[in-house]
Amino acid sequence: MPANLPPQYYELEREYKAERDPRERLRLAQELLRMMPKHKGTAKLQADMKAKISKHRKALEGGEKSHGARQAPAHDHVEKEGAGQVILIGPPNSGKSSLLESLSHAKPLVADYPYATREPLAGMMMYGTVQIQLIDTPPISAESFEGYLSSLIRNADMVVLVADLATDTMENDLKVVTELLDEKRIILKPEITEEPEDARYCYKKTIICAHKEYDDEDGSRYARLKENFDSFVIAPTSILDDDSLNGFRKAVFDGLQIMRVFTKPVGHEADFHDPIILPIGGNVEQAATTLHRDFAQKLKFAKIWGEGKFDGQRVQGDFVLSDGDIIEFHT
Ligand SMILES: Nc1nc2c(ncn2[C@@H]2O[C@H](COP(=O)(O)OP(=O)(O)O)[C@@H](O)[C@H]2O)c(=O)[nH]1
Ligand SMILES: [Mg+2]
Repeated sequence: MPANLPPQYYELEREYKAERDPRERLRLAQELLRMMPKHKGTAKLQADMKAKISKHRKALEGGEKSHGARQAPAHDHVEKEGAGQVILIGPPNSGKSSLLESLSHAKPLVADYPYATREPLAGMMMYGTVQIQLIDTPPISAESFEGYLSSLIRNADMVVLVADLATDTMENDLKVVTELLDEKRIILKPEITEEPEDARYCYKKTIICAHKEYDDEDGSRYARLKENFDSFVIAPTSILDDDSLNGFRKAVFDGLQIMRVFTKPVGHEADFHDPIILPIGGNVEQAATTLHRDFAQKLKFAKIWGEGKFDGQRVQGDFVLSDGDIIEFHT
């Protein structure tokens, strides 16, 4: 029985065969299996692909050390921590490592020569009391694209594309980045309003960082950046300007589309140190669930303080919260 595979299958299969990064190979194998029409004619192919997937997975987990097989590099995945994972990407020397250094306690290598950063490094950036994880990465250019970057970007909650306003090649350098990502089927988007039609693609929410803003004396590079990345949020930054860095923190927090809700134990003051983080539009029930899985079921009502509410307004589980609200749970 003929397999009748679609042309995209063969295209993807070629990529799979050429791919060397273990995590990316696993992902491509899973996509190939998904694309395979499920009928008798593909039964053997399906079984083979399932075996391959299982082998890739084992190799990644380090469970199987086949002869001479290279271990998966540890830096193709960064465990998520904090309220969101944000990946800094961009051309060589644009200032990604400097940004991480200025915004967290991490100690990346900052250098005045390109390609100083060889592997990803994570650090925690504070926005008020909210912790946001930033990942510094090796540069993307025509000469260099680390295979594991695709997995890292796909896995992140948001991308910050760092533009270097100190260089005349800024426009072209960024074009190279977006084109290389396109080839990997990663499309940077100002907003995610729809899922990609083709499951092999990944749309990633992105904001642009207009870095080294003071080196753009007449503002012309900034203007071009705005033109090229129309409708993206652009945060101008310089490591020499704390206000700009605070603006960056806010732009990242806003971009993540999350909000803070402060809890208040009955008869006590609100706790402003450790907010509950919810997606924008989250309700009282979701807030209760983040504290404990069963807590939402026990909830009789909650009292809310915040903008546009009566102080201590009594609400039920479906009540939609806003950033900065204070909530008192009653069980
Ligand atoms: N003028 C200026 N230079 C910066 C700024 N941020 C970083 N740099 C310089 O840009 C160069 C590259 O920085 P680095 O963080 O290593 O870039 P990366 O390759 O993108 O990680 C270094 O010489 C930094 O000192 C900034 O805000 N203004
Ligand atoms: Mg660097």
